[in-house]
Amino acid sequence: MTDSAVPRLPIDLRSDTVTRPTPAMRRAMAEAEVGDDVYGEDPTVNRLQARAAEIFGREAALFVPSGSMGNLLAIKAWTRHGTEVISEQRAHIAIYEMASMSAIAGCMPRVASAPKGILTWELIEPLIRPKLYYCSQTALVELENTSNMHGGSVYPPAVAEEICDRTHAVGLPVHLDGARIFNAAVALGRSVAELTRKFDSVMFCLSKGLGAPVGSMLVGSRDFIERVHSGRKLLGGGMRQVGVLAAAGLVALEQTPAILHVDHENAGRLAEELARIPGISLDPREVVTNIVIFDVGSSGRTAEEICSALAHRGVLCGPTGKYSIRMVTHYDVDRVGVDLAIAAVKETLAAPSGRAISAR
Ligand code: TLP
Repeated sequence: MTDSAVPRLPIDLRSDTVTRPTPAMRRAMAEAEVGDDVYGEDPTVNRLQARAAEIFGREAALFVPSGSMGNLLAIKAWTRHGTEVISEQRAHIAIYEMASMSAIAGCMPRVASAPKGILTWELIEPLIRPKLYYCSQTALVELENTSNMHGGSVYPPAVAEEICDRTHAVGLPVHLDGARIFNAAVALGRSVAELTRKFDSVMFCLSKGLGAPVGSMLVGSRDFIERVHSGRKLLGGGMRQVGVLAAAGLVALEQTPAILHVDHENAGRLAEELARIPGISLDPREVVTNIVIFDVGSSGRTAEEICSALAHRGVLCGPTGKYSIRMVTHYDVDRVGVDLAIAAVKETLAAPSGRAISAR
């Protein structure tokens, strides 16, 4: 979808949040019918919410300004102050949401480290507190699919379903951070409704790979959506003539899932080629969606140094650790852009850094 009027550089692989709205989104935004959404009178928001609920096979949905707010609202809806939320150690809610589960919802995170970010019931069960009056209590289990900080890994459906069944059996709900659930669905060749049917609530982002400029959705039962609706107002997230944004979200929801496979192919190619470069370690077989995280420890340089050298060559990406770098593909970087990025990494790692580069 790269517009020929848009300069190709920089090649921005920092995130799939950086996409600019497509011409179809901009047209829909200009023509959107709007009303005051705090009164529930914005017809475009109402259409987006109805469509999201339909696609996920749920009773209702709510448009929220961001994925972070969506996750926080779900946590607030399922927990009480002083309870605990179980997630994977590198989950977005555990690292990148400003500890809002504690600062605002009053919860303690309990994290487990899972290979590739994929929790199992065996990893979760020991973290669930016994029902004793002097113990803090577990209120919620949260999964993230795809797992961002584990290179866009995807839950095997049976593993996620077993977690939901077993968690329900002990009387607890499961929330899904499905910021990139459409990527998981494409990777598995399954529908988002199938992949999410056992979760009590789902957050998904319109503003990641789907490409909308703003917004995320919560989907679930009518009762859950009523609770997060008033929670959204509490957090100051009630919006007015926001149909201009919902219109872009509707286009993203209807049109982008069909082309997400291109981002996955581009990420696969990127991973294959990066894995061949001396100084980089990466298993390209583990890259199944649109996120590529690789280790540069054996290059003799830090991730920061390499990212800033790449920025000088017009390729943007970000460190995720002292020696790890994340690149995320999306519709504003095409195959040519990916090839330019690969060439830039090769040149950067081949160039003298002022320090010894270990040969591998
Ligand atoms: N992720 C962003 C950064 O915050 C790291 C990115 O560039 O990937 N859940 C997941 C799994 C996410 O990756 C993100 C954003 C969110 C929630 C939050 O969404 P927003 O940014 O809309 O609050």
